[in-house]
Amino acid sequence: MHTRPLHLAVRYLTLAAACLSLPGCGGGGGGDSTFVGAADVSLAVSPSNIDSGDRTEVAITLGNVIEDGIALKIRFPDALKYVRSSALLVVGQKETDLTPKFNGTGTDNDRYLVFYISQAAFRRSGQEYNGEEGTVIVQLEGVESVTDGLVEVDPDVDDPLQTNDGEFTVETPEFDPEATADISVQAD
Ligand SMILES: [Ca+2]
Ligand SMILES: [Ca+2]
Repeated sequence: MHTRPLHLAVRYLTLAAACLSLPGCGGGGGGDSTFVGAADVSLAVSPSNIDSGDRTEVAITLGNVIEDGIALKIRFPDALKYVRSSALLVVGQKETDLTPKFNGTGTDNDRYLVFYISQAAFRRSGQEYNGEEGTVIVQLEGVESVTDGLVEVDPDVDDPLQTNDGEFTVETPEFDPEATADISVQAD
């Protein structure tokens, strides 16, 4: 009985050593074999404290965008609204206007914005896509008071078998935030 844990440890180390000798075994090292998400994402909201009628800028940086493209879902308190025509994608020096496919209220005093963006939109000047980052910029305007609100983002895979009109519904948003940032609005 006493030798058993040691025996297992030796077996594990042997496996690990075998793994090290095989190129591409296991994850890491920039390989994409273990990547299952739609995109890497980070989020910044600035400023995070505004008055009603003022605007804040949401910057969502995306990399390693999946080949099918993404449904970029953004959720925020309904004390804010999307500033029409403010959305754009910045990739290197290139700026592309974006139009939300969905812009409406959710079921919990919140609002959703959903953009569908192809992987090709993240390509640098006609090159093959190799995971390069791009940044989606969206402006939100304060409408009512909210404290300790959150702006949240969830990049999902754009289902190629489903047309993007109607792919997103607030009843089944399939929203699991992968990045969040604080927002507050002061209103009298
Ligand atoms: Ca689709
Ligand atoms: Ca999701």
